Amino acid sequence: MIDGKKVLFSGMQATGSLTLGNYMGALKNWLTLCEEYECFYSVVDLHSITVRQEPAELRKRARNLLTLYIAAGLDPVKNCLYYQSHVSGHCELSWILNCFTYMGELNRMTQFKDKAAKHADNINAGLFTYPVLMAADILLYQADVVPVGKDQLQHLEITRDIAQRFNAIYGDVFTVPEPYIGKTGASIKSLQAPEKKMSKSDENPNASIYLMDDPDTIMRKFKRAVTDSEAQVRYRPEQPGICNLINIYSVCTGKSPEEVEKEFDGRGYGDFKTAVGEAVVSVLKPLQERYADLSRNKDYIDSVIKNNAEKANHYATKTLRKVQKKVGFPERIR
Ligand code: ATP
Ligand code: LTN
Repeated sequence: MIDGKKVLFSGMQATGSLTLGNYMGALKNWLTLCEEYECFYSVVDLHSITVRQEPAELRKRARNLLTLYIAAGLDPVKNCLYYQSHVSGHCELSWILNCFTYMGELNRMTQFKDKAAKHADNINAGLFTYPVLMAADILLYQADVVPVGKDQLQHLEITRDIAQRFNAIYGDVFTVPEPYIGKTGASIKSLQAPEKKMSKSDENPNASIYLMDDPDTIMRKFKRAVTDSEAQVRYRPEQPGICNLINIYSVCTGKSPEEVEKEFDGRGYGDFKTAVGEAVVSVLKPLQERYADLSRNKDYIDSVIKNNAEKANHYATKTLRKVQKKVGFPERIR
């Protein structure tokens, strides 16, 4: 608890440009959570280097992501928006937790298996212990809830196991976190292969709408979106491409899928795709404008980075000192 509020932690990697999926499935849902929770949203740059990165590019992307958090509407006074690498407690706690995590547990992580297959030339120890660093992120702030997508639930489960194991030995040190399942956690699918999720690391640029795509690009990508030969705008599993477009349109307009079906009853896919494209453009335009304004305001972004890193450090250090004492490290002499 911080000031009587439960704590929420989440993070995003600064690898690739954010997509409409990241926005609709995560960012957009984060905006109102600060009313109920004390929120920490990290740009998890330590996690990013488990895969080889170009340094200048990583630095740029990390800053862009932090700017985008604010442009999307996260108020940096009410939410702690910071770089993971600016709070050394993440690494320090991660080391300790490594000693409370079993190889067998980490071996079962499906993301490790996937990433190891994808980066066969660089299966480094960091990739293997990635979930322990993620556990440290969460436990460092004594988070009660963690909004994550389905793909991260296994990592949250191991976080809970590590916390419970530690607590069983040393007493109640860590809050055991729960996944936070958002109300509108729409899973947005690839525009080219609607059985897969839209992903920022997709190799086909037509599969994803990036938050910074210009209106022409957005309209073109929707025109090319894979559909079917049913020629009916219906919300049913046999039409995954159309279902996905209905979901996107619903989130943009606030209309229910049934209302969307009615609105496009008897109309062709061309009309529908145009409407979806226009709805997305009108959602992204203000976000892009705010992003452009913020990017020009270097001093403001710098002050957010500095102040929020200090705030995060304050809470992180509190937990870290407690943990260090519990495991038996000598007290610091002041
Ligand atoms: P990568 O391609 O690098 O794995 P990603 O686009 O899948 O990235 P993540 O960084 O894994 O995105 O996820 C960031 C957040 O966005 C998570 O909370 C995740 O659940 C959410 N998210 C990612 N893709 C989608 C999607 N297609 N629909 C809804 N939510 C999504
Ligand atoms: N692994 C997550 C990003 C992430 C995270 C976290 C999410 C790192 N640390 C802590 C929630 C809580 C991802 O790839 N989406």
